[in-house]
Amino acid sequence: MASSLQDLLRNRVESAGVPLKLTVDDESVYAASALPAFYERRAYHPAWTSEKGLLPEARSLLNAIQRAEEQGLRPADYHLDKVENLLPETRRDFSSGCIRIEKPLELAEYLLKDHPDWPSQKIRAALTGDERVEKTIKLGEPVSIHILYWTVWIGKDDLIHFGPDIYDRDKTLDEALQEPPPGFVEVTPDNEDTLVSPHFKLKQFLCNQNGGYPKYLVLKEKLLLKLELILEKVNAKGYRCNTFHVMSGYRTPYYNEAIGNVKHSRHIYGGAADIFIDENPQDNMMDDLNRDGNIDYRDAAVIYRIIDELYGKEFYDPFLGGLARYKKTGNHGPFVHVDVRGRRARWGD
Ligand SMILES: [Ca+2]
Ligand SMILES: [Ca+2]
Repeated sequence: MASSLQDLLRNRVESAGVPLKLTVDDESVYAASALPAFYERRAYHPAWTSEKGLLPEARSLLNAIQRAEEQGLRPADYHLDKVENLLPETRRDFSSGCIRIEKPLELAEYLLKDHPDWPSQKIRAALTGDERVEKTIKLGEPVSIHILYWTVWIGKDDLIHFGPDIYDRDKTLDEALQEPPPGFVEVTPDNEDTLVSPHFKLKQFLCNQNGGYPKYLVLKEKLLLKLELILEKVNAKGYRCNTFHVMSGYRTPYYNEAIGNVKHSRHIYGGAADIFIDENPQDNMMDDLNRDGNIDYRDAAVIYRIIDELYGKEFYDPFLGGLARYKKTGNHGPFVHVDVRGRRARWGD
């Protein structure tokens, strides 16, 4: 009787777990994600907390959900994570010495699989029976436990989800990712014509900032490899050129800020180049690649498309990065931005 009731309940819960489809402003939304956003926008406070913290009724409800596993039910079916995230006082951290386990029975069975004196039934009885007692069992072999901490993840809905960074780990990680380069190349009139790859010279990547020699720059080898690769493909498509005009390669943080660019631009790390083809005529301006009599974004699009076709090919994986197409303005002609940030990114005109 008890088990058939459990099955019945479980079926009800699982069928109720399908998110209700809503339509807002002609756009389909799922209630499960729309409602929390609705509450958040209006800064609604959960009614089950007071200034003193969680109300006793809510505490006992949460306790019941957290222990639903003992009844053969899944806490996730009751949106335990979402509820806990709404309530700061229920968030766990290491200082409290408490980590909630999603499948305690399965974990206990797995850990005790080599202990014949602890068969599955005995474990379940010890955890869920009437005579529950806390026991310590020493494992024959130590087991490594990895505790992973996620503040961003891809959900089953294929959307990116952000969680609260309750241990303040993201800041350290972000800073580590933005570490300054280990050193600079000193550029003088004597060495600026040095080839840094078969078709590119040191001076092509110098910052456009005013000032005399010596100048300094940072250059990622991977960027040079990527530019050589693109150059080869562009030539193969019939756009003959010996090199690219690098309109902007390395930028000092000072210069980057002066032109109003984002703080952590890839240019500061020597991993980005704004390029165009300037062979015919060589006039510091993009050539009329599509031969329509105009120099405009359509000519940048020619280069953009050739680069775009490389994405998805296995050999191109190490060179994944940003790709953007820019229109001409009063200050510059049309150009294409490429970088080697390690993942695909797109923006621009
Ligand atoms: Ca030209
Ligand atoms: Ca054109």
